[in-house]
Formats: sequence, structure tokens, C-alpha cells
Amino acid sequence: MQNADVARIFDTLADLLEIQEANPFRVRAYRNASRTVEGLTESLSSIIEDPDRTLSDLPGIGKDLAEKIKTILETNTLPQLEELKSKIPPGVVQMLNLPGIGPKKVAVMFRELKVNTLEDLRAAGENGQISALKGFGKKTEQTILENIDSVAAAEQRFYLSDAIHAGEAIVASLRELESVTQADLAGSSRRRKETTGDLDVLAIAEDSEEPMDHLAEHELVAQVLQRGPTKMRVRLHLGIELDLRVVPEESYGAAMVYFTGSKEHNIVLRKRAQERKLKLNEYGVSPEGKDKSKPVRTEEDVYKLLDLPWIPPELREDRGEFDAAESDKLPELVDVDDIRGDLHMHTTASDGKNSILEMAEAAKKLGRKYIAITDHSKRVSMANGLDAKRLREHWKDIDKANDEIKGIEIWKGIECDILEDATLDLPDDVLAEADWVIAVLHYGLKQPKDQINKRMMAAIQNPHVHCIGHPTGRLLLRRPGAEMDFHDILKAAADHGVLMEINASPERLDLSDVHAQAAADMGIPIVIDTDAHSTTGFHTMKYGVYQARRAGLEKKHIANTRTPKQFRKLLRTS
Ligand code: DGT
Ligand code: CA
Ligand code: CA
Repeated sequence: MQNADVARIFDTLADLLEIQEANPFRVRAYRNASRTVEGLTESLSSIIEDPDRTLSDLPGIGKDLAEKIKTILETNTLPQLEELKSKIPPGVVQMLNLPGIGPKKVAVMFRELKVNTLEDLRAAGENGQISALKGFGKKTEQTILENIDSVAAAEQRFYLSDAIHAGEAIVASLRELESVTQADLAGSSRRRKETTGDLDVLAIAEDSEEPMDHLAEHELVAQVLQRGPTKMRVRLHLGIELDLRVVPEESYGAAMVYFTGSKEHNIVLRKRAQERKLKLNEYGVSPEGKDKSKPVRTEEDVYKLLDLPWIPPELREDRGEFDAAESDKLPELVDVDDIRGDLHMHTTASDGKNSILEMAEAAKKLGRKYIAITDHSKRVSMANGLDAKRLREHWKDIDKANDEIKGIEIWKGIECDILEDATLDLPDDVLAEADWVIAVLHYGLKQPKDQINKRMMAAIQNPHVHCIGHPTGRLLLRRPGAEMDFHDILKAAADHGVLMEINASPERLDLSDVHAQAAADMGIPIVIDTDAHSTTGFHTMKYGVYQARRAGLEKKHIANTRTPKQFRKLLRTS
């Protein structure tokens, strides 16, 4: 939780209260608090930790709001917010994103038209019911109808892998155009955030019509939504929308910084500019009071004017990158070429599509020096999980494959379920024979926190477990992970010499960036694994590496950048 998250919660609370037509003074109190928090130059937690200071000294923050801030920092939410959310349908909250529509108008539509979803609202508009409301009109109704699709799409997020795949293809094709001298991906996918809202692309072109015509005709594009002289918005067949902006060469650096974001990072940059009597925006950096910008062709130019080294996009979240940059301690982020091993994958023995040898050959082609075959244990019956007997047979096959192939080591592994009752799915004497044991949660993810803690602790304390795989069990865009006391679990893992995985599968990316950073901070080696279920599944390694980069991790933090021999030295000796 950062200040910006707290501010956002207060803003949402104010919006929801306003939709409920609550007391305007209460609404204003939350809005003011949000502004105060957003404008702080230090973190709320640092104020709380300072014995000489108290939150209620901040303007607009009374005792009650100070308590609420503490609750948010501890629980990531507020009981009031959850209660309001349960009363106001999510579709109604989405209506706030319609241009020109604020909470007051949403309140009227919610009350008078009884609309619960954007589709309800569309129907009401098509029947002329919106324009019949007091304070609305034909024009407002028209604007609402025109923007419902965009608002509905904006709420939807996409896996980074899907977004980046399309975004990079479009950028590559723009670069080939005659009039285009440069094109790049910006926005959250350049920052490698695990999910993407929309794609942002910037280009320098002598003739802005050429790239726009090209985009309109691109095979990935389904529809042109807007087109102006230098800006265009399209929807791809994938469903995701993409903004293309054609930018003058001399402000390209400023535009790249601005549209790469994050918003939180940009806020700090603008503050630094102000401190230096400069104005920073997407067009450039200009001395205060003058319109003429200094030329900022590259991002380096922009950062330099703010007395900073260039900061890698993955770190631009206002999560400590400025302190690191100022003290010359920006990490040298791990690169996908640093990866030497891959220690989580499946074969036809459970739910994979290829044999042991096929997997090993494919991994070797990618330059891997060692892999672990980690098929499922028996609890995962729908994936044909292995019991002790089948597993031992399977390991004999791995021995055979190892003899047949040169240049890569194949380790005898298992992805062993941590059962609901906090026992492991296979007996200790079997696990003891493995080269590599990953313990994972698959079932009972909704168990109470205490039981999840107990399961994780039991796995970590088992002397044969080497690593916890996809630690929270979350599936992005589909289900949250299990609730657990993560800090305590990391502490135990550090104490027992258990490694933590970043599962590179694009729908998992588990550990998250924040969790991975916390684990590495505690000295826990991180393993980035593909969890490949076929030879084509190895390409996802880069997404795991991106996640590690967002966590600020270097080669030394990632266990599988080591040689097999060095890697073995990290393993607990049971
Ligand atoms: P997304 O699309 O939700 O995955 O996230 P982003 O980060 O790509 O956000 P987007 O597409 O709304 O805007 C692209 C960048 O433009 C964003 O990272 C920072 C910048 N930006 C957009 N709106 C604002 C704003 O209101 N203030 C500031 N400072 N920057 C903004
Ligand atoms: Ca975006
Ligand atoms: Ca955008």
C-alpha cells in the first residue's frame, strides 16, 4: 500500500457516498483527505513510524481519518468501503468513467432509472429515458450512448503476454514504414505490469497520416474508434484498445516518459521539475514562465534535467526507485539471457504434452544447462498425478533420458501438493529420493488464513522440500490467491533454506512483484520457472523475468542463473 492507493480508496469512498446521496460534508472530507495524501512527499507509514509525529497533524486529517488510514495500511481496504460496494452494483460505479458524468448524475440515473449495469443504461438511453431526466438532455444522452462501449472495454484488463505480443507486432510493423523514424511501446506493458488495461504506442513520423493509415488497415485491428491529426485509438480483435500518438522528434523523450508512467512515478518527476524551476509535461521540459521547451529527444535527456540517471521502466512505480537512483544504487536488472536452468515442467507422465526427452531437447536448444521434470502428485487426479509407485518408475525413465542426452542435466523432480490437512501428498521416503521437490497449494485455497499458514509452514518445515511453487495460487484476472501471513511464511522459508518460485506462466506470475521483492530482501533465492506443459511452453520464461525485474532483482537474486553445481549449493541438506 502506498499513498496513492490510500488516496484512491478515499476517492472511491467519496464517489460511492455521493452516488448514495450522502451528506456533502462527509464527501468533501474524504476528497480533501485524498488530496492531502496524494500530495505528501513522504510515505504515510514513515509518518506513523515517527514517534514525534502523528497523522492528524496533516491538513484535513482528523482523528477519525487517521484511524482509517491505519486500517487501510493494515488491511488494504476499509469496512465502510466494502459495505458501500456491496450496496452499489459495480456497473453503476463504472458509469463514473463516462465523460462528463460525475457521481451526482450517476446518483440520479441509479435512483430514477433503476439501472444496475451499463447494458441497462444503454437500453434506457435508447428509449430516451436519460434525456427525460431533470438536468440531463439529448446531448448528454448521446454522449453516454457513444461511450458505453469504451467504458465497458476500459474496465477489462488483459494478460501482459497477450497485450505485449500484439503491441510489439504493431510497433515492429510501424518501424518499417517509410515516414516513421521511431516507434515504441509505452504504458503499463512497457513497464511489464502483469496485466494491461490498454496499449500505448508512440512514434516519430514525418507524415503522421502514413502510420495512422497503416494502423487502420493492420490485421490485428478490428475497429478505428477515434482519429485526429496526431492521435488515434483503435480496438484490436483481441478486445484490447490501443492509443497511437505521433510525436515531434524534439519532445519524444518527454512523451515516452509521460506515457510510460506510471502516474505515481510521473507525479514525483513533476515535483522534481518544479523544485528545479522547470515545467515537465508530455511535450517537454521548459523553464518556468517560458513556453519554449528544452529539446528532450530521449528519456535520458529528461531524467538528466531532473538530476537523475535513466530509470528502467519496470521500476517506475514510485516504490523506492528515486531513492535508489539518487544514491546511485539502481539495480542491474536480471535479463532473460542470464537464465541457465528451468526447474518446473510437466511431461506426458501427468498433464504435459511431450516426453522427458522432447522437453530436454527443446530446453537445450534454448540454452538451458539443467531442467527438473516436476510432474503432478496423485492428489491432482484430473492431471493424472503420480503416486509413489508411478513416480519411482518415472524417475527411472528420467535416469534413462539423462544417459541419452548430452549437454543438459535432467533432474528428478516432483510438484507435490500440500494437502488441505497440511500433510504432503507423498511420503517422506519418496520425497527424499528426489533431486528437487516443489511444494504447492492447488486445492482448498479458500480455507481460513490460519489453516493456509499451517499448510505453508508444514511444507517449509519438511526437510525434503526445496521450493514453494506459485506460492499464493492466484490466477490473474480470475481468482485471488490464498490468504496467508506472507511475511511469517517468508521468514520461515529464509530460516529453513527454502527457495521461492516466480511462476512465469502469464496467468499466474506468482510471486507478485511486491512479494518477490520482499522475499529477496529476506535473502531467499528466487527461482523463475516456466511450468511448461509442452515444448512450446518454454517461451514464457521472459514474463517471469519481467516480474523479477519489476521486483528490482539482479542476476545474483535468481537461483537459476547459476550453474547446476552452484545451484545445488543453495539447497538445504536434509
Ligand atoms: P493501464 O493501461 O491501465 O494498464 O495502465 P497505463 O499505465 O498504461 O495507463 P494509461 O494507459 O491510462 O496511461 C498511460 C500513461 O500515461 C500512464 O502510465 C501515465 C500517463 N498518464 C495517464 N493519465 C495520467 C494522469 O492523469 N496523470 C499523469 N501524471 N500521467 C498520466
Ligand atoms: Ca495503457
Ligand atoms: Ca492509454
